[in-house]
Amino acid sequence: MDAKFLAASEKHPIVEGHVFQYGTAGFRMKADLLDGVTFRVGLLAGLRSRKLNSTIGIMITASHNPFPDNGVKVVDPSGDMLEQEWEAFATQLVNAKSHDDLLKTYKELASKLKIDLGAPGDVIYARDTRPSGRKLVAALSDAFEATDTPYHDCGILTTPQLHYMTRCINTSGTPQAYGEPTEEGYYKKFADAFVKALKGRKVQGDLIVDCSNGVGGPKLSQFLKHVPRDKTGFKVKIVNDDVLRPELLNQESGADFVKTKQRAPPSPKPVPGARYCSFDGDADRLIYYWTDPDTGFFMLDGDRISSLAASFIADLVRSAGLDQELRIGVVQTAYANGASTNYIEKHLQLPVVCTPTGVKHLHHAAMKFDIGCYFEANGHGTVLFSIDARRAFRDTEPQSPAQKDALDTLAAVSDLVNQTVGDALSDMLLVEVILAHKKWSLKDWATTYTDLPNRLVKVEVANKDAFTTYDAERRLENPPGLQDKIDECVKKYTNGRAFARASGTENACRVYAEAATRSEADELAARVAEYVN
Ligand code: NG1
Ligand code: ZN
Repeated sequence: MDAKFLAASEKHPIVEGHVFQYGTAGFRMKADLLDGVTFRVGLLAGLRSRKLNSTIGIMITASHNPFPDNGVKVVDPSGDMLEQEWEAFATQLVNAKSHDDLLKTYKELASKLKIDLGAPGDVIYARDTRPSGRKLVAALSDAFEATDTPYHDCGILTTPQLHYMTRCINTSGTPQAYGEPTEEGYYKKFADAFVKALKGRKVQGDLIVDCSNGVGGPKLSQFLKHVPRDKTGFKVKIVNDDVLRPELLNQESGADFVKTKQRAPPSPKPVPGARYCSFDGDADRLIYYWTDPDTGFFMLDGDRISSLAASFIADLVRSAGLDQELRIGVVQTAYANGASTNYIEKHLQLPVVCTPTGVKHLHHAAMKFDIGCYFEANGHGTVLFSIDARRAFRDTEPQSPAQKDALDTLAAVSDLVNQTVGDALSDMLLVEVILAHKKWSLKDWATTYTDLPNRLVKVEVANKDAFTTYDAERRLENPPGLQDKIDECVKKYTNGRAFARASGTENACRVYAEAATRSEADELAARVAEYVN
């Protein structure tokens, strides 16, 4: 095995002079640095699959990043992100100094973790539409061949589709079977749940979906072939779906563009009043918006999707008579608009938990509820339903037609929402179902609460690691004294809130501020940024 291992490793050398770290999005960087990194992630996935005797997934994508970037991340058997302890093992393998050192580290990990290298193992992988992905999946297959690890190439998929596949394979034949582990199975599952969750209602008006010129475009188009137009009324126009010119990926389009620029993509020219949404480059984030003929652009981000979903589901749970039995909660990060937190706690009367940035934190906090709704403000999120909740939807004996209706809708909604990870396609269907049930336009949805004006600024600092936080990243522990200065400053603003933290994905600090007025939010952000600088 050693000779085969070393020969394969030599084909995929690591670029020297870099320290690589498995971050919130796995390893993500310029694609030309990733060949050796990806080979080594393949080795890690093989080890993990042998350790757990399960199928592990690998996704090659750089999501909303520009086209020259790419990334690689590992998906655990349940379809969840890689367990945190293993992130360190990934970092260790990737930073091995030489091919021999890599082999040594690989064997040491296997022995430390008591992994039988003769155990079967199984890894599946997919990539988004970036051309650099082709070379990277070749690095993966070389890693599997070199270690005799069975593998399967799922081709081009969205990130949530790969998470779905991983879970389906691992739950197949068990009471928790998630679905058919094929792309076709994915479309059928969500199309079927969509029809059921609408319960005879029809979606009103057309929806224009901006796919960021990424993998979401062709996949959404495939999906729509499975949706009966007559039964659902669902009429979709897909835009920004050019995947043949890769340089267009995430250019002036997509969920990240809309959220960070707070405007609609310039192309195609926005039609006033029409209902829009945007996916990001790997279709795991979703943002809705419309351009009002009178007041201009209005965006409905992850906080809005979260509060809409939580409100709808909590009402159904009450109508189903399960509100004493099932605990519903909402999970946010510090970037959630304070008005959304206030609306969920005060108006919807639901508990809100705040976690550090990064989906894995939100996901794990959401799992502690029977129904846990989590979204980052940027539009990544989902709603998790526990086994108990799903059992209650199925087994509760309804005492009235209204109760039966609520139980059936809850069962369908729990199938409609991707249980593995945030999924733009599945979340979009959820939003469409809720709007159809409530007979709401985007404008009706927008009136539920008024966002506090806010500002997010990036501050380039000499050493971002000097900024350490506590209280779910809302307060600075270091540098000493800085938090006191921020507190003093925030006090001067009505409804003021501000925090600073080191970015996990960029070499910078981010400062977020909100306050009662636009000018106050801007001023507060600028002041805090000055302290940080
Ligand atoms: P960082 O760079 O740690 O702020 C960003 C996003 C996160 C998340 C990760 C990717 C903001 C403020 N931060 O994290 O929400 O999407 O990228 O995992 O949007
Ligand atoms: Zn993404």
